[in-house]
Amino acid sequence: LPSGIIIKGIGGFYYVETPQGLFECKARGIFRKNGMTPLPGDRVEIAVTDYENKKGSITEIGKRDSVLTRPAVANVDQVVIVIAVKSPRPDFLLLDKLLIAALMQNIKPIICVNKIDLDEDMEYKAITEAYSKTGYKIIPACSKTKLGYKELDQELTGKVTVFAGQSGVGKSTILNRLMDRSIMKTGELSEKIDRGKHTTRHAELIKLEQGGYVADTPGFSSFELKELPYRELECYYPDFQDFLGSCRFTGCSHVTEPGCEVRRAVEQGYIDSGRYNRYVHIYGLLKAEDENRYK
Ligand SMILES: Nc1nc2c(ncn2[C@@H]2O[C@H](COP(=O)(O)OP(=O)(O)OP(=O)(O)O)[C@@H](O)[C@H]2O)c(=O)[nH]1
Ligand SMILES: [Mg+2]
Ligand SMILES: [Zn+2]
Repeated sequence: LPSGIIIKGIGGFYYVETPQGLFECKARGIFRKNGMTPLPGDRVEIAVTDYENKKGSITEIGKRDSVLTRPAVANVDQVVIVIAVKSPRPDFLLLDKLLIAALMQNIKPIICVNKIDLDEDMEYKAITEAYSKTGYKIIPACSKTKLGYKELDQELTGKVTVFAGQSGVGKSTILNRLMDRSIMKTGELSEKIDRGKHTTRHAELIKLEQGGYVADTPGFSSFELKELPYRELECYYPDFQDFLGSCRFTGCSHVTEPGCEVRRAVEQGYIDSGRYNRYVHIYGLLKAEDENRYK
């Protein structure tokens, strides 16, 4: 039984990349009964039903390390969250929500600050200052000068990476440029998958020559964090960690309580105030949602 990785699912067929080539597979009914739908990124075993035409059926889905829901991709190692210095104006609330969502799934976030050629207002400097304490890698990029492309290339090698972020920040532009140079163009792949029918609603993993896969996603206009208890929100702020646990009250929300060390760190400039203000905002959203649930 060959094993491989699902790179795309469309119309009930799953395209499985194996060392013996790309197979068009159906999923056995058993998965539907289990309520388990195969996803791009799933590591699977297949039974070949037709070697000549490279057809088979998926017999086994491997245990998932992570599941991203928008887009639906399994076993994502990292997400490159792209933000532009301007046009569109950076949506830091969306950025912070995407960072939290990535951490919740154990996916490594990388921040890419794009359109550096438009950076007249030192936005890149402001972003690196605000996010330096998070420890996340921040890569400046520009499609005009190819700034950052080499570093992105290196970061993607051998990993399954999803590009995410607001609409218009330049995700597809970056991926197209990276593909020019390094993404395998297998005739086999483009024959099997009719590109004309490609829709961005279905995530597709694209194989990199140097090893690894990337997926583009359509831009987000809004994004809701799901299933995050508001009391756990603080865990997803690496830049808060040094100050947690020293507040006067145990279970401090860091919103209103006196003697809050997180707020003190904000006042003293150890935590970025924008990051903190958005924390308060997200905390409020999650708490209201929680209260609605039990009404
Ligand atoms: N000035 C400048 N423009 C850029 C840069 N990168 C991309 N753009 C432009 O930004 C616009 C949007 O780029 P896309 O790559 O389509 O953005 P996207 O993030 O894929 O957008 P969605 O698919 O809607 O989510 C295009 O007109 C690009 O030419 C850059 O580094 N500098
Ligand atoms: Mg795009
Ligand atoms: Zn506190």
